[in-house]
Amino acid sequence: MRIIYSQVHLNHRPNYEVFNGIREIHADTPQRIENIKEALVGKSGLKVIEPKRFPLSWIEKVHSHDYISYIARAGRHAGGNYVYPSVFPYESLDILPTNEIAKRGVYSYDLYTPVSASTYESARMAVMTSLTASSFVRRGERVVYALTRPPGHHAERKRMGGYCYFNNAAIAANYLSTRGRVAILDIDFHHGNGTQQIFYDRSDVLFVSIHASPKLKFPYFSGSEGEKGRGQGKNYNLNFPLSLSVSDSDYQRILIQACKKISDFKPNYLVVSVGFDTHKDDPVGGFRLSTRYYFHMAKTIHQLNIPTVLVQEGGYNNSIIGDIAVSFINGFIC
Ligand code: OKP
Ligand code: ZN
Repeated sequence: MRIIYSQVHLNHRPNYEVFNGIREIHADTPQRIENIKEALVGKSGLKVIEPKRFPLSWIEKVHSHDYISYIARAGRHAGGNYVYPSVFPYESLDILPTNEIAKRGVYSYDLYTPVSASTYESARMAVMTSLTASSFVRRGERVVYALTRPPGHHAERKRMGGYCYFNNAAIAANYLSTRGRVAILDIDFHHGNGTQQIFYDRSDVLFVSIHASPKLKFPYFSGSEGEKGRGQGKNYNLNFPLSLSVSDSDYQRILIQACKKISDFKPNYLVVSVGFDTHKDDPVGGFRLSTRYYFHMAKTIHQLNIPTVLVQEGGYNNSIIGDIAVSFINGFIC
C-alpha cells in the first residue's frame, strides 16, 4: 500500500484553540502525523511517497476563490516560517489589509482554527496529498493512504472550522466523481459537516458519517439523522449520530449498517475520512474503541471491495496514534 506524506505540514503549528474566552493548547499537533508515519514506515507492503502537484482548480471546484484567497493572504500577517513558492497564483495577491483580516467571522465558524503564516502552504499540500492518493486509486490501486494534516472534513465551501481549512476528502471525492460514482464514509469521532455541506445537493456522491451526536459534541449544529440531503441529493446523505461510550461491538453494528448503504449505492470509488479520535483513550473524543478493534473496522471496510482512498482526519492521543494506525492499516493488507 502506498502512503502519501509530505513534511510541509510541520510548519503548521497552531498555538491555541479558544472556547468562550478560555485558551487551550491546540490539539492538532505536528507529532500526530509524524507518529503515524514513523509507526508505518519500513513495514513490509508499505511504501511512503511524496505528493505530486495538481492544479489549484481542484481546490476551486470545492471552495470559493475569495475563501482560498483569504487563507493564502491572511496568514502573512502572522509570524512563522512562511516560504513563498513561485508557481501558485494566490501568492501573487497582495497581503490583506487589517480590515479585511478582521472579516474572519465571514470565513470561520469557530475559534479552533487559526490562520498563521504556514497554514495556506500546509493546507494546500494536504490537498495535494489526498489528490495524489486519488490519482493512484483512479489508475487501479486498491487502497492508498493519504497522511493529510491539517485535517479537512469540517471545512465547508466558504468557511473554516474544527482545525480544517481545505476539505481534503471532499476535493478527492470530487476529483474521483469525474470518473464514476463516489461514496464517502466518515469514521472520525466528529460529524463531517463540511463534507456533508459540499455534497448535500448531489446524488453522484453519497456521504455516510458515523459520529458523536451533535447534541453532545462538536460541531453541535450539524450531523443529526434528519439531515438527508436536498433536491437531487435527497437520500444521498446519511448520518449515524451516536451517544458517548460506544463500545467495539456497538460501533461494529453501526459500521455494518453504514457499509450496507454504501454497497447498495454501487460506488466506483470509496473515500474514507479516517479519524482515530474514536479511541477510548483519545483526549478529545468520547467513544470506547480499543486499538485491536481498528483492525476489524478496517477489514469490514476493505470487504466492500471498492477502490479506496483513506484520508486522515482526527486522532489526538500522540502516544497511541501510531499503534492505532498500524492496527487499522493491517486490516487492509492482511
Ligand atoms: C477536528 B476533527 C476540545 C475542543 C475540541 C474541536 C474539535 C475539532 C475536531 N478542546 N473542539 O474532527 O478531529
Ligand atoms: Zn474528529
